[in-house]
Amino acid sequence: MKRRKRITTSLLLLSILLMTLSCKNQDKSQELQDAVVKVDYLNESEADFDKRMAWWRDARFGMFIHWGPYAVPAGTHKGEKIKGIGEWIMERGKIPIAEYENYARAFNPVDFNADAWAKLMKDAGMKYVVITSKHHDGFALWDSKVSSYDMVDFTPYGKDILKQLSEACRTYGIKFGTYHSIMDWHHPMAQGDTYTGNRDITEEDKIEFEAYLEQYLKPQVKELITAYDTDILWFDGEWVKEFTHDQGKALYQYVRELKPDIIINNRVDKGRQGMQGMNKEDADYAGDFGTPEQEILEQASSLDWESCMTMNDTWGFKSYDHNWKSTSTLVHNLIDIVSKGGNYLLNVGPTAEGLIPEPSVTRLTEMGSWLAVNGEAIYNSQRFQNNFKQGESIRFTKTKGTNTLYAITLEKPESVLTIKHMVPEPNSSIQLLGHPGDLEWDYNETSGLSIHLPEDLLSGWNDTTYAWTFKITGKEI
Ligand code: FHN
Repeated sequence: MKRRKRITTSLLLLSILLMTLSCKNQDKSQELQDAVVKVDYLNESEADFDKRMAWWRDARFGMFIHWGPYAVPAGTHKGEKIKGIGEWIMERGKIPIAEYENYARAFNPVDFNADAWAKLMKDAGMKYVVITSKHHDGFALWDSKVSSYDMVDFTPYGKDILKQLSEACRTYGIKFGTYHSIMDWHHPMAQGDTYTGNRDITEEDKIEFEAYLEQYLKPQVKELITAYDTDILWFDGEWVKEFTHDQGKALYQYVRELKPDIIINNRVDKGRQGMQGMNKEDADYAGDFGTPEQEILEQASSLDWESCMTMNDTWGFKSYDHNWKSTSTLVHNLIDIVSKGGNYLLNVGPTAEGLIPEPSVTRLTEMGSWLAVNGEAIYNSQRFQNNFKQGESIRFTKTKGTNTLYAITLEKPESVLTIKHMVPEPNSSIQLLGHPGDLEWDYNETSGLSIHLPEDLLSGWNDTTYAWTFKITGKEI
């Protein structure tokens, strides 16, 4: 018995030893796990930042999509035209939540075709998309498990928009991003009971807002990343008083821990200087790029930035907004932005039926035709270090890391085009993109580079030319 007892004791000792070892191993793995999770994404190295931003910088041109229940009233509520941007009709029209929900119940985009939208992005030369997953009205365009105020549970359409669009974008090689509003006019712990502005916010509101962020906003953001592998998170509505700088930094860290290589705009935090879009410099604000809105930076910037703009005057669809910018203006905006080192996020506001308005489709297709010829001066480009422009009608870009320079004229040039700020390599050739053959040129230090344009070439400039790109090998000065 003894022996058995001895064996039992030994076994007991052995099992205690094994348990101790496994506990030590568990502690070790927890330590390792903690070590892995606790990457401080707010203090990322320059090299890691540049690596993560590389595709976005090369992309230069993306589609913004503002789409939701606000497309149903399309700017008119109870027979009254509501002033302002279409996606703000709930607030501008002082529509009570219960009444606005009826627009969500009527949202039935039976003509929505994700493949057609993704193909349009491709044909337009757009490399990424940012669609409103949830705008200020709080309505989710996907099948959220955190809320039933969403496309699947609350509308007759009953299908997940983001699932369809993210899959179509992958098919066409378009990076998929989502706009997500921090402000939420529907959720009672956010602005749900104060969005009409009929009272000042209280300390209680701020405490509730923190709970909304933790129990609602972050779980929904997690859904977007885990379900649709979002490449860009474009936050907005960060200006509300309940939202703090500390919460912004924590939100940035949270999102990066979910997907380390995701790209997040500066509206994740409180740094944005209004519509100018770049961060204030009074603190270290989170966010990977600045977001000028409806405007373009005056000067070039070494920081990452993206100008978001509408094609007419509204983000969300309004049936009577026909103030469309010309394709020439849109192409010139793109060229100006890229010459200053930025990206262009150009908006479409689809109808309640799920159609992108025809004037938007026409303009995007025409932009795509221009980019098909001139895109090498836009994509994978970087700005000149000293001069992004010459006068008001010439912009400069160059292919990243090379001596391939581009001078882009926004107006029909004269028979001799004089270019400053660059020295061509001796005996190199100069071309006009889209036109075969080399152009005659000469250079001297006094007058600079003179490119001679024959009349038969100049006579080809017409209303759909928009801009000419001259390709030069040399160095910028
Ligand atoms: O209030 C929003 C507005 O509806 C729209 O989404 C724009 C686009 O960036 N952002 C906010 C206004 O700055």
